Amino acid sequence: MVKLPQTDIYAITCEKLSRGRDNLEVVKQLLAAGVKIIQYREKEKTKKEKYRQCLALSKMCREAGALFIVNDDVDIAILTDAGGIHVGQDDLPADAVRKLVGPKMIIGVSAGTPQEAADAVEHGADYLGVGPVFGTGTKEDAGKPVGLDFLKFVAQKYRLPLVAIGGINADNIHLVSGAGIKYFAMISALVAADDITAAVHGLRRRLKARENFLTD
Ligand code: TZP
Ligand code: MG
Repeated sequence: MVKLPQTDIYAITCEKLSRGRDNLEVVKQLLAAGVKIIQYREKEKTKKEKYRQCLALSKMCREAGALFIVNDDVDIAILTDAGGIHVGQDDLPADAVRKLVGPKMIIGVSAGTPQEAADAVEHGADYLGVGPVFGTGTKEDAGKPVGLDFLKFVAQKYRLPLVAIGGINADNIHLVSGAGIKYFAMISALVAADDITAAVHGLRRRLKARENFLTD
């Protein structure tokens, strides 16, 4: 059984939002700050450029002991020896992806409705990406926010890891955690931060503060 590492932050790339830094620089800073899951997501680059960046990032993540996941491109995930592949509702279903990637690669599937979640689990997803939790300007076709109640519903119904996404930041991460979520996927709160290290630490401080509040 393939597994996500036990961690909290799940960082996703977006060079356009990265304030002039390229994905290699951003991921270098995320890894140095202790982030253990990196997803490569680029919608506007050529296949060749994505392949080039993923080769370098996959190696960087391996050396840092972090999991490297590729969004959309199963071929790039295989060719760059990624640890995972993430697919959405318009991509190949998880059971088809499994035939291509073999038994070891982690397969994540996005789900925004109970039916999508049920189908993804049925098709053998290793984790679910659930969202958008809140409104976000990062993904134009993200759809209506699913809200915290949907997270609670999925968290109660399924035992597999859940990765929440969409509009998560240091001001609301405690609410997502409170809904039973253990993994927090973010783009803008990380890659668009002036100081990426400070952003990672700030998010973890907020998570810790909630845990301390619960155990006090
Ligand atoms: N899928 C659902 S919302 C979203 C994706 C890829 C964008 C998340 O970006 P941000 O900046 O963390 O809201
Ligand atoms: Mg996709």
